[in-house]
Amino acid sequence: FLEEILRVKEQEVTALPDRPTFERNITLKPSLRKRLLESDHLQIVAEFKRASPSKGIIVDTLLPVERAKRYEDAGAAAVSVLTDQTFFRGSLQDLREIAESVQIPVLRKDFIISEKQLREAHAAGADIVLLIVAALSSERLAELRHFAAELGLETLIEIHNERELETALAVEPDILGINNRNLHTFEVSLQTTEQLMTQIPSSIPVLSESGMATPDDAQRVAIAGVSGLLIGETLMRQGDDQLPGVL
Ligand code: IGP
Repeated sequence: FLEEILRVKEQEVTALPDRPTFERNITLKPSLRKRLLESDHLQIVAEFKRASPSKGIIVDTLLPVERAKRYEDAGAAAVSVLTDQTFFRGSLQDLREIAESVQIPVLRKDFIISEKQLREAHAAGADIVLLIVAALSSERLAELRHFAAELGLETLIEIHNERELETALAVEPDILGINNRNLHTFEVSLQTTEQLMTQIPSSIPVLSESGMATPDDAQRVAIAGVSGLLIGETLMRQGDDQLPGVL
């Protein structure tokens, strides 16, 4: 499936202008990396996710700004915004609106393969960008990681296995993300986090991503030593008044 997404993304990126047609109108937010390193309790990155290829529509009634503010009020360390339109029904517009209305840092979650998307993420108000090791050659990963840094964007570098961990470590990620979901098969296992955590130096902040549904799940990856969790579907399915209890 990842191949299919990347094929479509390649076409979308070709159509993008070299420079975004709009300018960033907000300042950068505080560093998520710093918050993850300094806090002594588990941090939550809360995701705005309308749909996914594995689950179909998750919720289509939530307004991005309202929801992001709820996440912030409930104590989230950052908001992740899925901006892919074709497979996740997100948009850059969601990100722009959210970035203007919260004080916590905002992550652009997309399949980033080009500098054009990084410029666009910066202009739209993102503070952090996702780079997926499985989607890039190690050369492209290094180039994009450095270009992101030039723009002042933090990088969340996503891995799923030991080989990808090696590649990620070579580019000195600001934050490492262990995706419990295999992007080829959609299979989810928290063992991915447990196994990889044993090989990651404690100086690097780690987020465990995907498949977090219960406090027990959170406990499990917390014991493995992660600094935070990235949660999408479970939070999107919660009512506004349930959120503070969950986060
Ligand atoms: C959130 P979940 O299972 O809590 O909804 O997962 C997040 O980890 C997931 O959306 C994600 C993702 C990605 C989406 C992780 N890596 C890469 C798109 C691309």
